[in-house]
Amino acid sequence: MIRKYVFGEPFDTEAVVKEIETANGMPCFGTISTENGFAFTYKMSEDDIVYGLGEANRGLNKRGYCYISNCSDDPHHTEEKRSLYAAHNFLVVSGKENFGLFFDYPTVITFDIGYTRSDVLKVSCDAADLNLYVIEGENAYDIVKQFRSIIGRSYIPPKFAFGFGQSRWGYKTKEDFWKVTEGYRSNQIPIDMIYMDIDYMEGYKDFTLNEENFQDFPEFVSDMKEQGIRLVPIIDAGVKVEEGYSVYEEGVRNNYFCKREDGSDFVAAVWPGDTHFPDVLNADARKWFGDHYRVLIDQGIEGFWNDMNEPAIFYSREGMEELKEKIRKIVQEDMEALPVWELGAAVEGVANNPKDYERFYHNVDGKKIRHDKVHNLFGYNMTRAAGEAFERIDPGRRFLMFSRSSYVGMHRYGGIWTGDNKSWWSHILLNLKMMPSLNMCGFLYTGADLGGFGANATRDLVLRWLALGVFTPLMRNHAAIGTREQECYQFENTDDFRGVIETRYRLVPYLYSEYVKAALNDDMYFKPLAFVYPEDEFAVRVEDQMMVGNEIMIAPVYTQNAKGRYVYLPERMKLVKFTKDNQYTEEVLEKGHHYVEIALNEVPLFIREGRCIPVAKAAQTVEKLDTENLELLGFDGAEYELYEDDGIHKDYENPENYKILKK
Ligand code: MIG
Repeated sequence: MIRKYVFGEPFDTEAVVKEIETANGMPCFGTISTENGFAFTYKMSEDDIVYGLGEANRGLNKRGYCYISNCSDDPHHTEEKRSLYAAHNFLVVSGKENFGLFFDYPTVITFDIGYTRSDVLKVSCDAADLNLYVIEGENAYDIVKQFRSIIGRSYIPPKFAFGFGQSRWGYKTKEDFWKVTEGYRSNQIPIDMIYMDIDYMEGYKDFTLNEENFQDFPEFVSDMKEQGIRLVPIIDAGVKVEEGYSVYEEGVRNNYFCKREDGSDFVAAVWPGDTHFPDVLNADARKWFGDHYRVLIDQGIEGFWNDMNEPAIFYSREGMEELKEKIRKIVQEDMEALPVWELGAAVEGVANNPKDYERFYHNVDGKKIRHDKVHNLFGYNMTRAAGEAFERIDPGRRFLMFSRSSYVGMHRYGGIWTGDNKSWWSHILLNLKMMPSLNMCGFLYTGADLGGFGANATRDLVLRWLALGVFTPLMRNHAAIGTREQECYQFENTDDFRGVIETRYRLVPYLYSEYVKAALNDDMYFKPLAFVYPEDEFAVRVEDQMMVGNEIMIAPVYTQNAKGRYVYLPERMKLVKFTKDNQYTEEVLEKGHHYVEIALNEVPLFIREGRCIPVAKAAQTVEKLDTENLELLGFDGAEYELYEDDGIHKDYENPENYKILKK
């Protein structure tokens, strides 16, 4: 049962695609005040669990902290952070009463979930202009599925996107890409994608290529494809200001860029230096920007990642003037004690300065809307621009597409990666906990930078993180420039890495099948144990084990030097540990608590009682997997419904795509 309550004059975010009649009166859960902006307040019972918020910090149970939806380019995901790159304003209260809340509001909104007072949930924002959806259901899982049914089908990538990908900020030339290819192929570590970070562009200009380094680009793309590797270029939000650059000139001529109050094009400095932001909230500008992806598609490219679309700003002219003024004053006043802290904060504060978001405007259906009023919709609409363009360019084909910033609704056009994490053990756990929350909000094609983006990785960390990444739809090793090289072949005993990544490929038939079924049924691919075993008092509180698809549970190792870990089994299960050379061991474990040994080069999973999963022999690419001869692992007599298609087109409803396999 879903009710929609309308307050004031909401901006149409297009997050919800299903028509829902507006209800009268007030929701039956909590109280609402519209006196000072908007506030929803609910008194939680002691044992209530609060799920949701998608890409957010901390735990699966969001209770006990304060989160703010305010899309931010912040590469330091420490425990105290309240905002990351996304705004996924969906919550489920599960306990004494069960209900879901979706606050469809396009800018900054605060979720105080038992932070100020441990028993009070308070959601508040500045303007009382929003749609609030209240969902009643039997339990949290049911509520999530209802929510998913009103926001539209989740994006389904091409099948190759279930392969492994390598990325690093700093690959510059064809040779760099050949080196990575060689590193993987010569060690026979499977790989399907290599990502092209900003250095492939000419002067960081979107939709251009560095001519010197990438002569005959289409030939390079096809040579790579012959090696079984797809190149996936990055696209940044800001368009470089430069006479003679066609994207810039077209945008200026047609008023497709965000403007200042006085009507001039707003200038933000990002990687290329001065840039303009395409007004992706404007339908014409969105179409225009999206159509540019064709430039790369025509050269053989089949996938993209969209970056810097919070949008990130290094500084604006106005901000820089204000900073200079501040510094000038400090220097002129010739203070005895230089206010270093203040100075440092002022300098840092020019980047992603909230004041800058008040300095530019969108043109939405002829209405001038100040950016800060709709801030959380930018990344969503940049990715939508691309997604809508793919529909025009090649409507039958699936493209790989994921974004850094997002809002609910974007899940229909692409996936997300969780941004600039660090090579920290705690971020493996954060990665794991975030996955089901993202699924609740519709984002199924997701993953973190495996091995960690910032800071220096170690061999064991990369291996353990990859062993989790085996199960995330997006499996990509990515690192920042200047950090220790962490491609799998950079470490000793590459056999171990081969074994872990081969395990991913062995599981692709299962993972892909579960993914597509989840997308088609508005279901989750990653589920908390609580959603499957709601009556089990231990299972409902577990946050470091997850259900992947409908047949298995995972329990990754996320501590350094551990030789294994404690695992809780809510029912009898078969533990399978995959090693290298298509080997595995099996053992049935009874319901209850177990200590499970897990070596650095092993990938464990737990098959539910009476279930089985299809497993292929390892191959170097997804395309090369032999999906005709699948082995079934699990319990005798079990059946599995396999979904399979050509991996490229959108023929999802074809009954021939479904096969029942019997063990
Ligand atoms: O300001 O393109 O999150 O994945 O490697 C940094 C360079 C810009 C941030 C992305 C990261 C990418 C990096 N980008």
